[in-house]
Amino acid sequence: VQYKYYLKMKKKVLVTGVTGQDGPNMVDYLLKETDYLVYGMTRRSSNINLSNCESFLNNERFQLVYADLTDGGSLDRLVQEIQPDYFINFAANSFVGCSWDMPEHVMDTNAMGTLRCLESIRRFQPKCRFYSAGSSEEMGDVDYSPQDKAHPPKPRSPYGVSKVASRFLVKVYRESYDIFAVHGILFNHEGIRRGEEFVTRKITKSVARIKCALDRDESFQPLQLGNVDSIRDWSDSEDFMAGVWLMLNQETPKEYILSSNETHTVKEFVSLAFQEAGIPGLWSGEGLDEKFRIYEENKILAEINEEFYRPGEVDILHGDSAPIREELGWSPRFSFPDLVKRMVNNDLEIAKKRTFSP
Ligand code: F7E
Repeated sequence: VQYKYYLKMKKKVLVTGVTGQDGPNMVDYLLKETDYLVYGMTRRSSNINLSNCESFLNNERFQLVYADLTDGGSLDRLVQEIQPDYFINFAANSFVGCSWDMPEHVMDTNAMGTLRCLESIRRFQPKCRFYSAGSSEEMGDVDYSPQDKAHPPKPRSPYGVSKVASRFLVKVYRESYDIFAVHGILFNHEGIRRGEEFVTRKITKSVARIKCALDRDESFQPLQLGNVDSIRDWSDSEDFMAGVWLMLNQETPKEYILSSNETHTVKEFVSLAFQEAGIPGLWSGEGLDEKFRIYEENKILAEINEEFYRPGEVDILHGDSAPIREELGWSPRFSFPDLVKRMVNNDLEIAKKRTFSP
């Protein structure tokens, strides 16, 4: 990469998963908060979707680079060429539901992928600081709430297992080779760049679709959901980026949990999202017959579809992020209602543009 002379001396950060949610949020954060050069890694494919990268693709301190977590040679090449000071690995197959359908792929990308990153760093850039994206899914079938760092790993999905494996690989490499490597445990984090298969974005997209149909007096398909009693600790992904950066810039590598410390059910998310769009509704019925209807009308907004149940469910995730708040001074800016509002309004804007464009 031929940078202008005044950029050549700067520190370099390699961020993987740059077309997803956390990758681009991290790039935005680094371009705003540091003067470092940022390399965003994605896989080569015939159809790359860069829609989440629009805010920085033309920034002179940003460079898009290609490699794959399932191809160690491609990571070696990138690490040798860039010689990064920081390596932030947000690339993963992160959809828990899909991990039962493609367990080998999930283990290869997420667990072996972490190992390949660590090996590249060990061999070619041992001074580089490494961040591994851990998950509250590692807690799984929880013993107690809220969950802290001492909670034992009890994963319930191949995805959860892949993240537990990554956690211990990071520990082993840190202790064996003195590499600065941390595996932060992040509870659910969402936002306007969230993929549509995750429940929050699925809900807000449907709210926008249904709102447009109601405004035009058209019929619509209700939103179809699986287990709406799941309890999650949801935050805004943008808030977590500062926490990840704090973890990477401590004197000695210590791992922390990032979470909002409060819980809500999927049902609550649905109610609030429709309410935000001006469509108040009510839940009624039980089990597979549970439905969310427009208040005082018989129009069904959301219903249960068994297809979206998982072979194994994590019933509750509730984080305790007190240590990073007290020790590193991290704190989130967005509340749960802020998050729902941002996501709904963003999808309403997108839906309106689609409706009115030729
Ligand atoms: O599901 C239930 C579903 O897919 C949340 C990932 O970022 O956070 C995320 O994992 C809950 C589950 O996220 C539908 O059964 C009901 O109980 O949005 P989700 P997740 O599985 O919690 C962790 C921390 C990660 O690390 C992961 O990478 O909602 N649910 N109905 C549904 N979920 C989906 N996706 N679709 C439904 O229709």
